[in-house]
Order: sequence, then C-alpha cells, then structure tokens
Amino acid sequence: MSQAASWEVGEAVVAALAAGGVERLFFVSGSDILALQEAVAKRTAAALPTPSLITVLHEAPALNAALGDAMVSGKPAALAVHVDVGLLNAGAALHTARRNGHPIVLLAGSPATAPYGSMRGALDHPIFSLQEPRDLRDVLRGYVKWSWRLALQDDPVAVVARALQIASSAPAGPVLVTLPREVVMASRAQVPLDAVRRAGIATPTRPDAEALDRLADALVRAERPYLVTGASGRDPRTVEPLAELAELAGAWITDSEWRERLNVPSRHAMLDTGPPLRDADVVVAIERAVPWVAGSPAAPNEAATIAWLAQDPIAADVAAHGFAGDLRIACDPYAGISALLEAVRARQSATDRARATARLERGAARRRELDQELETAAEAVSTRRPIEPRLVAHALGALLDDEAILLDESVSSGPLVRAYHRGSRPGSFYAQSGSAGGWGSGAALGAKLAAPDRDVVLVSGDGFYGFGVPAAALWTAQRQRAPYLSVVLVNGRYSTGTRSADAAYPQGWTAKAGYPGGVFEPPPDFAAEARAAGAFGVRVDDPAELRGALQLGLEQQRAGSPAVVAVVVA
Ligand SMILES: Cc1ncc(C[n+]2csc(CCOP(=O)(O)OP(=O)(O)O)c2C)c(N)n1
Repeated sequence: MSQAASWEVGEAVVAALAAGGVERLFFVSGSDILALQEAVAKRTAAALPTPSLITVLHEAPALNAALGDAMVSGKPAALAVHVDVGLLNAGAALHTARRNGHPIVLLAGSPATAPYGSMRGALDHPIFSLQEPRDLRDVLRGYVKWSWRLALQDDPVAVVARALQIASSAPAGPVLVTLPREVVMASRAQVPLDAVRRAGIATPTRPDAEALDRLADALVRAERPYLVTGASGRDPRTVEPLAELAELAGAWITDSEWRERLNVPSRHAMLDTGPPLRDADVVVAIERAVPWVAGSPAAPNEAATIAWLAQDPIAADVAAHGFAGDLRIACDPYAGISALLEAVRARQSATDRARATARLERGAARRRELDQELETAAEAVSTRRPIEPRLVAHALGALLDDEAILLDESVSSGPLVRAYHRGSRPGSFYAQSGSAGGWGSGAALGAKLAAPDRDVVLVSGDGFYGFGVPAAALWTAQRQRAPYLSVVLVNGRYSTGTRSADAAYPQGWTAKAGYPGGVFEPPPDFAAEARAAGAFGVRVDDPAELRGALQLGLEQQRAGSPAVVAVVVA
C-alpha cells in the first residue's frame, strides 16, 4: 500500500487560501512565517494553485494593499506578517480593515515555544520568548470578526475554510489566524481541499416585506424624502437601482460627508442638489453606520421618519450610537434597494409620480447650475499661485475617463475632489470608511494589482500621504509592474493642527506661535522620494504646468512606471 503524501501545515494553509480564491498573499518577512514563503515557492515551482507572494517593504502599506485588492476585486485577500511587531506595524490599517468591511485573512506568525531541539521549528533564539505578549490575538481584539491560534491537533484546511467563510459572509471583515512556528513547520498527511470549497458563504438577506412596505408608503407620501448613503456602492450592482429609486421617488441623495464608494453617478441630478437634510421628512440611511452627528444642525429634524436599511441596521460595531430609527431593515443592500424600488413603483399614484417628477426636475436644474458654478469657480483660480486645490480637483475630474479608479484621501480638499469627479461607473471612486490616514498608497497598489488594465489614481493630502509609507508601496508597484499615479497636495500642514486648532482655540497660542505641531515646513520632497524608490516623480508649483504634469504622470503609469505628481498648493 502506498503511503499518503504529506505536506507541511504551512503548505496546507497556502493551498487552502488558493482554493478559497485568494490570489495574492501580501507578505512582510519573518522567521516564523518561513513555512508560508517556502510553500508558495514550492507550489509555484510545481505549478500548483497558490496565491502569488507580494513582497511589501512595510506592514502598513502591505495591509492597505490587501484592502485595495479586496476592494476592487471583491475577492478575499491575505496578508502574512511577523509576530506582534508585524501586526503592530500594520497599525492604523487594521482600523481601516475593520471599517471598510473587506474579506481579509490576516496571518501572523507566532513565536516557537517548543523547547530547544524538541521538534522542527522549536525555540532556537532568545528573541522568540519576547515576541508574544500574552496571546497575540489580544492585540487585535476589537479589530477582527474572528480569530484562531492554529494548534498542532487542528485541521489547517478546516481552519482556513472557517476563516474565509467568516471574513466573506456579510458584513465582510478581517479575521486573524496566528501561526506558531512549530505548527506551520509540522508535517501532515495531505488532505483534500473540499472543506474550503464546501464551507459556503451566507446568502444575502432579503428585507422583511412588511417593514419594506411601510418604508415604501412613507417614501411615496413624503414631500422631502432623502436617501443618505456612503458605502452602498460596495456592491456595484446597487448603483443603478439606487439612482433609479432616487429618480422614481424624487428622493434627494447625499453621501457627501462620507463617500466611501461611488454610490450613484457623481453628477446625478438628485445627488447633493436638494434642500438641507434638516428639512427632510423621510430619511433612509442606506449602508451607512454613522450618517450624521445626532443633534447637530446637519442632522434630520426630530419629526422626520428615519429608516435604516443595511446589512447591520443597528451598527452593532459602533460602540456608542444612539440614533433614532423608526424602521431598522436588515438586508443585503442590493436586495433592499431593488425591493424598495419595486415597492415604490407599485404604490405610486399618478399624483405621487407627478410630485416626484417635479422634484427630479428641480434636481436636474440645480445640477446644471452647480456644474456651471464649478466650472466658473475653477476658471477663476486657474492662474493663481500657489495652485488652488480646486484647480487640481478640476484637472483630475477632466483628466480621468470612466474606466479610471480614483482613490481619495485628500482630507480638507475632499469636498472639491468629489465635486469635480465625473465618474459614473460603479467602482470608479473609493475612499475609506474609517479615519486611519495613510491608506492611499497601499490601497492604490492593491487596486492596480486587482485591475491591471485600469488607470489607478490616488489623490492625497501630504500629511496622510506621508503616513502611508509611500516609498514601500512604490517599490512594490515598480517590482510587480502594478503602477499607479499619486497626486499629492503639498501644503506642509495638517488641517487638524491648523484649521481645527483655529476652531478650538481662536487666536490661541498655537496660532500665535505659527502652528507648531500642525505645520511641517518645508514639506518633504515627495517627488524625489518617488524617484529614489524607482518611480517617476515630479513637483509642480506653476498652475500652467499642472495639467501637463498630471497627463505625464498618467502616461508614465500607462507605460508601466508608478508616478508621483507633488503639487504645491495653497
Ligand atoms: C494615522 C492617523 N494619524 C492622525 C490622524 C489625525 N488626522 C486627521 S486629519 C489629519 C491631517 C491630514 O493632513 P493632510 O493629509 O495634509 O491633509 P489636509 O488636512 O492638509 O487637507 C490628521 C493628522 C489620522 N486621521 N490618522
């Protein structure tokens, strides 16, 4: 009788990830994840299914790249890092992973504890004893949906199957598996990968019919209905029915405070063309955990009917919430929006329809006016020096075609970037749903790996750009032929430490002292940094050269080189 073939547990993990559709394993080196590195190399050599290993020079852009990959591909992505230090280096990207809701499998090596010489992979260096304060999983409590410490007696394929199932089932999010070194280096009989294929992901939930009918009744009767969203466009199929719902119901839409995705075409007639949200009589918050600040002037008024339509309509993941909700409809957003559209259609009378159409016409007229105002305002600053962020936003809007992917991390210039964006295609605009600055460079890299044929453009404030360890991402972009264009708005300051300081301490000591802590003058030369990382880099301070520089950056990208255009702005 022939003996069953064996493989290392690390190889079982890698094979199971591949079986689960993970195409890329973002990787930052460590002595306890060698088994994964070895397994990928071995399986690549043998032409066996394996994620490709993407070396990134820092864990923060590595995790952000995994997020960018999952965000654009819609498939799970994985990241392997070294023990506690690797996870801690991933840092704020863990926050983004939690808030952006992508299916991510985090793998962290865990130091050996087996006594020296007792088994393969056992303790052989003093450092191992220092690399796991208590249980590594404690570090990430609050940031992952689920975690597991792989043990010798576990079936590694079943553990990966469970990890992928939990990460991918709605609401999707990160999971963590810690991998003790002796465990991943242990030999096991090979097992089939059926557990991964058959684990299954939860099917989308349909909205409760009665609750949906009540909401449709309210929407049809409403005089000033509002749809507030942010991340419904995570499912690209929602864009069309959401736009149609707004048109049919004559409902105003806003996502301007937190547009994580393109939720409706960015020049839609009902998008940000309506009265203040405060005046709404019926509000539907769609896939948006925190749609306004309760009690503030930007919130709906007390008398408004408020409905929540989301995978998690109570936002259980937000510790303190406290928003009113007359209806909380748990559903897959695509199922919910589509059902609401049909329910509104079914009960609109001719008079209801006419009232809705009148609002739609008002929206369309306001949109034309706004577009004209935006052009006039851009024209008015077209020769100003230093360059106005508005001019950059305008130039970007004009430069990008509908196939392009725009990633926005431009903080105080965000409203301008969104206003001038002309994208209408689902998946043409991305931002993050959290607050962890530094997402952009890694996310752009991951996006480009997932969509190699599309232009990928990041627009970022210089502060957040610096947080993202851009050189580490640019290096990988260069090596992997995954080029993206970064447009950095260089003003040498954090709006938090300057504008916010002014708001909190008008004419305060900070202002008098010239904003120490808020200003970094002179700012780093981000173009030179890009060149040092092997990318194209150019600095622009003349408005007449702006368009040409952006065009050149785009061409560099198309020719295969990552590019950075650092624009010195007012
Ligand atoms: C990792 C991280 N550190 C600090 C902050 C706090 N913060 C919020 S906005 C901001 C300023 C961002 O500056 P910049 O990117 O230059 O954009 P600007 O404010 O100048 O528009 C900072 C520091 C954060 N959100 N994330």
